[in-house]
Order: sequence, then structure tokens, then C-alpha cells
Amino acid sequence: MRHPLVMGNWKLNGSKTVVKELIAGLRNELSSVDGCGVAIAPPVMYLDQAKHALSGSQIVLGAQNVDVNLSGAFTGEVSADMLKDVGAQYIIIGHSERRTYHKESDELIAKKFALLKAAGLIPVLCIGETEAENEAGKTEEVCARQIDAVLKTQGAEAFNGVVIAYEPVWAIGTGKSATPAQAQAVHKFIRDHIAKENHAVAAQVILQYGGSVNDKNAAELFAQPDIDGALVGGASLKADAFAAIVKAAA
Ligand code: G2H
Repeated sequence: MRHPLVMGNWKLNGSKTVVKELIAGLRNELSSVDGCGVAIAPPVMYLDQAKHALSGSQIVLGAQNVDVNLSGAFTGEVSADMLKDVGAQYIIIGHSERRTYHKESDELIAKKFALLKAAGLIPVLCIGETEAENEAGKTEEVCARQIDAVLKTQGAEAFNGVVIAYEPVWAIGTGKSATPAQAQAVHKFIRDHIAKENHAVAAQVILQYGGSVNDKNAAELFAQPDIDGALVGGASLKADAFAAIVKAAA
């Protein structure tokens, strides 16, 4: 049976002091929480420091991206083995900010998905439509296309043990979250889409919602049957707000 997972995506925020203080705050706030997986993805520069600061806690380390190459002359990149080496487990790929600012394609993201699986890491595959696509009624078409890049090349079984984060682009960092009903409808579509290929795989895949999740709207989102937690950006930078979101999912 799948379990809820709340993951913090710190994006391009933090410092050595922030890592120290935020993780201390999270450890304090979440020491007695049971029933919800918790992960944080600090900037890659701070993964090693974060891993040490998390030692002995239930909070798992994640990362925000991985390169599609394993090693070699790829200046500025970070490989799956390096992420594994520092103890990261959940790796975000396909975030809309990477799709937009770094021109990452569905095909490139599918390659990253495959290499993370091969390295024994857990992909957190972000999908979601833009505002224009939403208004044109293309939400399902876009989500299906983004999932199919993996599904049609690696098979439904590739989704065993992985996380998909549905993040409507119009809801990211805007304060304008999807309503619980809107998010549930898309989550159900995503699960049904995978179920057409493999019911058992679809039933266990963790489907997170992402996009302006905060301590006020989390509980209602998590009450939806196909929403298994959240990928949290802005609110993951405050220990009390992030802990409240985790508690709402537990
Ligand atoms: C969506 C989310 C985290 P925020 O990008 O991935 O960010 O919660 O700030 O909308």
C-alpha cells in the first residue's frame, strides 16, 4: 500500500547557516511524526552538510536535478552516482522550472528517469500544464504526453516505487493553488492512465501535488483519495509551515 510523502524543494535558496537552522527546526518539529515520509531537497552545494545534519532522523535527503550523463567532460554537472554517494535518495526531475529555463524535453527527462532507476535512486517526476494549456483544455493531454515519454519507452513497471508530482505551472510560486477537486481530477486521470497499462503499478505509485501548497490548504488537498502528499517549494523554507504540512499528511 502506498504511503504519503511530503518533500521540500528548496530551489535556489539557502546557505550553510540556513541548512543548519532549518534542519534543526525540522528535526525538532517532526521528531514524533509517524505515517508520512519526509524528504528535503536542498541545493546540491549543501547536500553533504544536510546529510550530516539529518543523521539519525527520519527525514530523507533528496536533490533537485541530475545530469543525463554518468561521468566525463560535462562541466558544471552532477551525476546520479555523486548524488547517491552523498546519500540523496529522492531526485526531482522534470520540474517546470527546468523544462522552461533549461529547455529540458520529455525525452531528456525520460532518460534521467531511466538512469536514476538504474542507479537505485527514486525519481520524483514532475509533470503539469501551463496556464495557456489549462485554459485550452489540454491538461490531460499534456500530462499524458509527459508520462508517456517514460511509459511508452520503459513500460509501466518503470513506475514501481517512484513518485510523480503533478504541478500545474500556473500554481507554482503564485499563491494560486489548484482546488482540491481540480487536483484530485488530474491525479485520478494520471493514475487511471498508468492503470490502463498496469493496475498494480498504478495503485502503488505515489502522486504528489505541487504548487503553492501551504499549511492552510494542505489538509484539504491530502483528503483527496489520489493525492499522496506534496512537493512543497516556498513553504518548505519555514520549519513550522513545512512541519504543519507533513502533519496534515500523516
Ligand atoms: C512547485 C513548488 C515546489 P511552490 O514548484 O516544487 O513550489 O510550493 O513554491 O509553488
